Amino acid sequence: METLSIQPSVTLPEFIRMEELKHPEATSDLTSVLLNIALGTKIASRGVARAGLASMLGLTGGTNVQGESVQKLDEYCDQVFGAILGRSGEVISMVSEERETLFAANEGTARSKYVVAFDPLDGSSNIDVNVSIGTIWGIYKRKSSGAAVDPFDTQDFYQVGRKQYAAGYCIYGSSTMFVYSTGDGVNGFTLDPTIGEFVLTHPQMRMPTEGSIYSCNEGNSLGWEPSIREFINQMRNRAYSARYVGSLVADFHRTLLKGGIYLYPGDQKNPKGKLRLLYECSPMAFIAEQAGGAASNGSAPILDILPTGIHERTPLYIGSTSLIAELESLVRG
Ligand code: P6P
Repeated sequence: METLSIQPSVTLPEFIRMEELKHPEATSDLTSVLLNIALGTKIASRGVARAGLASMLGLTGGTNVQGESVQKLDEYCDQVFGAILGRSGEVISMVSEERETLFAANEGTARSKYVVAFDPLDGSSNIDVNVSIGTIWGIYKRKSSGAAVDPFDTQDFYQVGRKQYAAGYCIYGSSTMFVYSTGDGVNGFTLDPTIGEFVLTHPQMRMPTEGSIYSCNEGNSLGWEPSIREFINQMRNRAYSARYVGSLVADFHRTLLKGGIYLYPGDQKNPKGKLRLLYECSPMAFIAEQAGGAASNGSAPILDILPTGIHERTPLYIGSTSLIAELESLVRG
């Protein structure tokens, strides 16, 4: 029988506010953006859960800037986060995987301090087969400033990932979780549908420094560099477990909790691989490093890469520090 707890778990809004109070200089602007992302997550979570009932599965018939077929839920989640972040008043412009160019926030003003890059629904190929998918986001302080507000200043997004003020993801799986960091560790929250609020369930998450799970699409291995193929052979020789969901959010969330390594290498066809730096790799790298893990492009930390394009791709190796170090050593030769 469920008992009514007197001391309910800390909710996400309370936690965000408590974190803000640690910074006397804080103005609540970042808090406002985080709360809007959390609201967007709850709406997206409901959309994902009801997709099959509301004829929201399948394709729109369009293709996005990546040349990928757009799923109905991709478009829905893109609209949800674009609208909700757009009305926060604290965001001046956004980048979305689903949109070719950056776009202005409806309520952005000269006072708006932040820009947000997001993948509204990561793992689209898994939507119709009911496998975990998610949303990934990163928040930067805009570099442009002053009264002359030019919301279309792409330079605001050309910052290394280490300059993110906050980054995180949510995973729409057996439960909906919200995992984020503002640079003071990583905390995970689980949506309690009975109160419609995220509650703290995974305080101060730490990634194991070792791991025996490797995660990659081995169907692409013929195009990989020999050093990457050798690394995977070593994983096999140690009888490590292979796990690959095909949703970065799900594969990374498992790596964060259990350790191991996720790899999306470049290949002969796509030397920079498939994953996008700004709204997939940098936010995940921020979480990984904040939790004691690592993220590399094979030779340098993901968080030190300066984007030169809003949809720029990068190879991604992310996970336990020991395995990332091993991989980089093999790549160096
Ligand atoms: P592949 C999903 O489309 C995604 O961007 C990531 O979430 C996922 O890790 C990767 O692509 C899967 O790519 O080529 O293995 O299907």
